[in-house]
Amino acid sequence: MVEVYRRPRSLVVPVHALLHGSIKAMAQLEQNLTLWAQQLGFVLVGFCRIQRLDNREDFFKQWLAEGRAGEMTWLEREPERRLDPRILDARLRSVISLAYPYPAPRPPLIDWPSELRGRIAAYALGPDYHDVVLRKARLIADTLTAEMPEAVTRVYVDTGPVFEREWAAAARLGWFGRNTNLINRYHGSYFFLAEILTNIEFDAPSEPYREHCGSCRNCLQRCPTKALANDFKIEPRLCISYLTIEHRGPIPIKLRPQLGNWIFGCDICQEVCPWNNDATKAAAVNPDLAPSLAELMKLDDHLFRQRFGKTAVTRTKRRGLLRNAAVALGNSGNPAAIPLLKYTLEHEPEPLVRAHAAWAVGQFEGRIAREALFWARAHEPDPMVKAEIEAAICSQSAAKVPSATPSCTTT
Ligand code: B12
Ligand code: SF4
Ligand code: SF4
Repeated sequence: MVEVYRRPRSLVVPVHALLHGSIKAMAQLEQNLTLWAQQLGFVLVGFCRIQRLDNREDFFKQWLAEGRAGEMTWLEREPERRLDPRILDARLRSVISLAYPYPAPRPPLIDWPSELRGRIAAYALGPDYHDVVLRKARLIADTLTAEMPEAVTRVYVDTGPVFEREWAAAARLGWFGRNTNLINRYHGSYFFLAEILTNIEFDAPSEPYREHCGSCRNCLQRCPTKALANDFKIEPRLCISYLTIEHRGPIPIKLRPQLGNWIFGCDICQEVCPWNNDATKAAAVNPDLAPSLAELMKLDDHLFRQRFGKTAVTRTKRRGLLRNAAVALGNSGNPAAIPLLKYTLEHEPEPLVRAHAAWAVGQFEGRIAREALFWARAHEPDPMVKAEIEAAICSQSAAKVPSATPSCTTT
């Protein structure tokens, strides 16, 4: 079904008033755009002036120098433009910042290891937000250009070198939380950000949004990989969201146990945030947040596209998702995972997935697990997977059957 949005007539501001540029007309335009945005489903709308983000320059350059972008090399491109969007277009003057909500995660109350279920971050369910939110934000930009033909607009939803949370904070949509998400007192943080950069000069808020984290440290304490620091900063290379989505190669072995059953993104630092409590209470239980790992391990390319093709999950591709699912199976401690992993070792075409399946089998004791690894060692053609199999056999034997593998002298 194609949704059709019709801009209500009442939102139209008299063009002559705008061309006149009167304060009243600008206030009216802001109000009208806000109403239109609300009708399109945005819950927060704010306006701010573009200024170079001088206060972030040192931090960001140091961040890049430390390699914190990891495999997100696109973050290294055009750092100057990130700090000042006017480098792209000198006419730009203001940002219209928008927040579009998604349902808070409410997974079914299950014992995931016994049911072998993964977890998907709430933002990734449903149609890909890059498309949905971008389309709606463009409708607002179109309204602006319809009313003011001289208006220049550039629309972004996580689609360009823009520090989206910075502009949202400047437009008073919320504050940078200790979990580094933008949080609003009434809407929590379960929303996407979008922005329209324009040459129209909107008024900036007189005061910044006050920080409301106070003495709370829930997110720092509950982050499984200790990716969050106490100063409103994150080490992305430790973040499960990065590891399960953006990181394309093998997941560092020492971090795998911390992933638990997260197979795409992570919501923990938002789930434990008190500002999201109301949204969580209001959300309906959604079984799609906890998909069956057995089903995922059986997805071929075609089935993967069929199930996730229109969602944000495509970003990690089939091989990334199955890599993550294999890790979750290894973390389950449930021996029912072994036959699934054994099948993967024998039949999976992607070396990356076989490698993680080998690690996962290595998390289990017993004859069946050991035999699966020995079989794989004898048949595996890929050197990277072979190394994982060896490591898995060694970790098993070091912990449980010291005599099984005399070659494990290095463990
Ligand atoms: C790269 C990226 C990631 C990376 C890195 C995260 C990060 N915090 O940078 C990874 C893959 C880990 C990630 C994960 C997630 N992301 Co993300 N991500 C982005 C992206 C594309 C760029 C962010 C960026 O520029 N990072 C660069 C570095 C330098 O940013 P930073 O480390 O946070 O540093 C900032 C602060 O530290 C601040 N700062 C520096 N010093 C100080 C000092 C003080 C006192 C303060 C307050 C701030 C501050 O300045 C820096 C620049 O703004 C944005 C979209 C966009 N274009 O903005 C979405 C975005 C931030 N992500 C989003 C989401 C939804 C998520 C996840 C929740 C998804 C999930 N469920 O798995 C997680 C949350 C993880 C987390 N705790 O942050 C949303 C956030 C919406 C919101 N309400 O804030 C965005 C805005 C996308 C969107 N359009 O909606 N993401
Ligand atoms: S998304 Fe998960 S891993 Fe990343 S900072 Fe938040 S709690 Fe930590
Ligand atoms: S959990 Fe607490 S410290 Fe973390 S972002 Fe939310 S309010 Fe701030």
